[in-house]
Amino acid sequence: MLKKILVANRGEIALRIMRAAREMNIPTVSVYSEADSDALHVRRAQEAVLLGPPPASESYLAIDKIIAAAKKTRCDAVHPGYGFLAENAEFAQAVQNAGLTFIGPQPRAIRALGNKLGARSMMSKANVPTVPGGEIKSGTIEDFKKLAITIGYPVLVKAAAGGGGKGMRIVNDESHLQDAVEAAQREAKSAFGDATVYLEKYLARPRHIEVQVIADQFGHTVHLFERECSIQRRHQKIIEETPSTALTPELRRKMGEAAVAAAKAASYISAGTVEFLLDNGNFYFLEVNTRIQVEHPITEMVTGIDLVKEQFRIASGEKLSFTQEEVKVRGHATECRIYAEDPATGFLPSPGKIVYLSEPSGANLRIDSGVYSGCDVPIFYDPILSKVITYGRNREESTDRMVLALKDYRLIGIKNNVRFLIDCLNHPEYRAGNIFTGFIDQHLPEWSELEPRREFDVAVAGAVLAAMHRPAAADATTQESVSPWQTLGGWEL
Ligand code: MV4
Repeated sequence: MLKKILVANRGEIALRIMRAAREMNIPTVSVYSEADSDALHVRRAQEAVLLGPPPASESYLAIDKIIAAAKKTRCDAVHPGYGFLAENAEFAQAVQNAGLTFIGPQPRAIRALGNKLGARSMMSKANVPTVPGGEIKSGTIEDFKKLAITIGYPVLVKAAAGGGGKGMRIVNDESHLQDAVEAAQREAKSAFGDATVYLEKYLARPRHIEVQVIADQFGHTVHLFERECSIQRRHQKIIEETPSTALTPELRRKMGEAAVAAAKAASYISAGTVEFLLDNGNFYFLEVNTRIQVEHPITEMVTGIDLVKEQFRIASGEKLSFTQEEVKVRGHATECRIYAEDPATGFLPSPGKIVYLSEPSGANLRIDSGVYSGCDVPIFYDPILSKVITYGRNREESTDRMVLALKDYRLIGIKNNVRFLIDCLNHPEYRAGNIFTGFIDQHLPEWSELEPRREFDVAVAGAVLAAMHRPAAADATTQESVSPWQTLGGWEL
């Protein structure tokens, strides 16, 4: 087994990885930037190494500093988490070159799947369905036009080196094709250093459904069913659930098999996610995410499998601890991401001090959090604060439990999306399971007319804290007591 793991990340995912290690009696080392000296992943760490100044380029993205920290603290493995260096093949290679174990896929698989066009061809060879479309070898505009006619408009221009929605352009008719292709090429060149673009049939109202896969070094590759991730805005997911309401048992089996075929085609090792678009009962391969994902806990909730612990076992050369037949889904799980973002200003980041935080707890409820009362949320990184994950015997139970959990999520000092999440979960179309990737953009205008969101500023928060810290009354049960939350318009239950 691994002896000591450096966690090359911050926030909730760093804590989640550290917890898995603790459960397996593996010590961990945190790394941090000057903006994070009081962060939870540092406070909870047995050892922590300062990387440098706040900008990620000088800290969480500084490959040499991270490897030096691992060496200095005598780690034998590195877990990258998600974001930062998680899907950077050069980092994975540098970790291996330093004689350390990278807890994730092989650099070669990260590189191969990082090119979306290359991944697309690889998957269509492996008989994984892809969206009609493809590459234009010659690159002349006439060939783009021919292909677009074969595919049928509208088409989507995508960057080969892109992913996550960067550099995409919808084209509705031939008169706009040339401009779109040239603009996409320029954008791709400057963003990724590779101007290659390709065409796909544009699917207008798809669902985003992904399949969790995991593979060991001995060729055992299994899937852990799907996650429905359609509730997102600007490619940032905010609510995920499993199972998806859109899949029949037949579709679910086919997508699981396709995901395993995709992973095998890439000789994939470790945990990964195969993304699909579902449109009119047909599913199409999109891309493979070569990392542990933010939303992995919902899969853990319904399968009982700890994906991070399994990653440790695989990285240390052990066999998968379960077979495909042993993976059973029970019940329903939902995840909401709590972001320091202000829905009222178009979701601008809202860094600052968390003056007061009380996170919910209860049966069938999991909170993966990276914050605490009094902590600072720096402007330098992704504004995700924590994740609330609920479990229920069915979708309604899981969703209802989530709404209650969010009502109990008391966060003062910075703007956040908790109230917005409640509105989403209570939307009749969400309740009916009628969700697709444009759900938020389509329904947002309705929400702006709802009652104004109640915001607390720091001064009000101070008054709340003072009131909450008053000594308990001698006979609290008979006392006429009004909670400070009610006084200040806290959310009614
Ligand atoms: C598409 C698509 C429609 N048709 N491809 C966005 C992220 C990148 N991974 C691929 N994406 C899309 N590809 C075709 N042929 C729509 C999207 C898309 C999307 C996909 C998943 C989740 C959210 C999305 C939001 C907008 C567009």
